[in-house]
Amino acid sequence: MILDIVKYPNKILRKISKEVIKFDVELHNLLDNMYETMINSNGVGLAAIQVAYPLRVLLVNIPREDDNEQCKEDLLEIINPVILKTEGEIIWNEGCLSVPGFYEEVKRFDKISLYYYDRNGIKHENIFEGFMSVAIQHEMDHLNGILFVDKLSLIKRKKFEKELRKNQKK
Ligand code: QAP
Ligand code: CO
Repeated sequence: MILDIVKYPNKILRKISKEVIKFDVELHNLLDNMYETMINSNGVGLAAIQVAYPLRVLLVNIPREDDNEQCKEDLLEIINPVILKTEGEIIWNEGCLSVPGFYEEVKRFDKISLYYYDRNGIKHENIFEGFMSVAIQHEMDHLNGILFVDKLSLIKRKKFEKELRKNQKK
């Protein structure tokens, strides 16, 4: 089922999401619906709060380097994530399904060591770099009510607000 995506400046996006405690069929349905919703909107990442569920659940679906087709094989379902270690810096031109049509450069950690659970409640610990790492950090910010536009410099923030006003007039 395709769900509605909550758009900026809806206050729902500012909620702090809660940890998942039951890895049950309800969670599996949410994950499946989130995936359908993300693919339908040409997204590469989605947090549960973007479909109005305040749970620490996120998806990232970035093609491996050896092919550029988006497929479910590359889907990563991340629940209750914690960053254990970070390394380096990377600047990426980010977008967000909740802020459609706006893209801007954001500075993130280049490499992260991540602790998380999968849909079956199995613990994982993995290292991510580059695009994957950026996408996970972007989605993890959603769990704490933070959007990529909050991280912009004052001048880029002004550019965003100007484009926002322009789009509201249309
Ligand atoms: C988060 O964002 C992300 O404005 C995922 O018109 C993005 O999937 C993390 C999208 C970049 C790291 C780097 C945005 C689709 C999709 C739009 C997305 C739009 C259509 C954004
Ligand atoms: Co986003």
